[in-house]
Amino acid sequence: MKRPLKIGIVCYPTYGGSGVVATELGKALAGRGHQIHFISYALPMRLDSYEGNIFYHEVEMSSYPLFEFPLYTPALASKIVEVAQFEQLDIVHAHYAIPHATSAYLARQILGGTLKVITTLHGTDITLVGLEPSFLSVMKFSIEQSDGVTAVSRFLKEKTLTNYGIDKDIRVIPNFVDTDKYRRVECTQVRERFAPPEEKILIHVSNFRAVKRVADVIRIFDEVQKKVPAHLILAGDGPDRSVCELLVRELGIQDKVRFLGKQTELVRILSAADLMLMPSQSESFGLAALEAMACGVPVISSSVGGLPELQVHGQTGYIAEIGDIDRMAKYAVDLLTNDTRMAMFRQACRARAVDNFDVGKIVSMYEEYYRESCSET
Ligand code: GMT
Repeated sequence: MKRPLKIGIVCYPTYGGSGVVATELGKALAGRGHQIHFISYALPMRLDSYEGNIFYHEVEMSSYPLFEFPLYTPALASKIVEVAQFEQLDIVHAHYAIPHATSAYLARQILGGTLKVITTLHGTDITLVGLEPSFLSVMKFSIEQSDGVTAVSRFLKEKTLTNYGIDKDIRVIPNFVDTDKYRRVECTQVRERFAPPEEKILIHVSNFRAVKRVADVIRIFDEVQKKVPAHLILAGDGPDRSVCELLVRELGIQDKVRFLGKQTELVRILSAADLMLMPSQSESFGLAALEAMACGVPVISSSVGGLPELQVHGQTGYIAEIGDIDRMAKYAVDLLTNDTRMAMFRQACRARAVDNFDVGKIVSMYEEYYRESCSET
């Protein structure tokens, strides 16, 4: 019997995919007997119920007037040191490299090297923000200095090695979903709220950042609804929401589009949907698409990043070039008007999520990686 580990998980607490992965990972590890200490500036969004071996430590920020900008990196490092010392942590697992991997490195140095630092690269920490000149050298250093590094797709691993000139063994551990929780459930009442029974429902879930290309979602839907009676549900919130609401009004489709804002419980909403649209500019994995697939919802996506590692073109949905609105709309209409094919796609989505990305399988990969990093295999 292997000993339970004491693991610090550093993450963003908000609605982003990295925070969701970190929180669900911590919950699943706690379910396997490990002791989990979340460290962040606010309670992670999905940490919504009490569990005996899960603890939360909030990073306190100084408001001293000399500091024009918040000094989160050292404050987080100090908190990691404190938690690691008091709780005898074996590992600190930094999710999203900026600045978490840097703070974790600092903490390990302060502690004298016994704490193992694992960094998980999620997406824009590598493909966008980390490449900015103000972060690049610190990012490269922090990744190189981690005791272990994982990436959520083969695409992201390759990008890290080439973009940063890093020579390091990076383990690919994909995103995961709890397929017991994320499954198609009875949702007649929810469906009725969104559209009449004879109409189709398309869905998009994101943080409405520019990389998500939500305007493309609306334009694709506009083409689709000219041929198939349909409604569009947009779940989530973020910087592009207002401009998208404006676009919906300009196109005159406001009666067919519902902006739901942030949602914590997506299973019933996904279960009401026929098709998900994810035309992203950049997507290292596409957790929202995986959650939809687990609920039997096929996905029309762009061909970027890790999306082709998740979806199988012509089986779980369709893949097109970024910005190819006409092709994505055509794929959507073809699928929505072919009940036999739709039924096959639904089954294939569910099967792919269960067989390849279920929480049990992927959490074991992290567990093995922790043991290897602590030389306990
Ligand atoms: O990279 C981001 O935009 C942030 C990040 C997050 O924290 O929300 O999202 C990324 O991580 C998710 C979880 O690993 C992936 O499923 C998303 O594909 C990825 N987003 C992008 O690459 C744009």
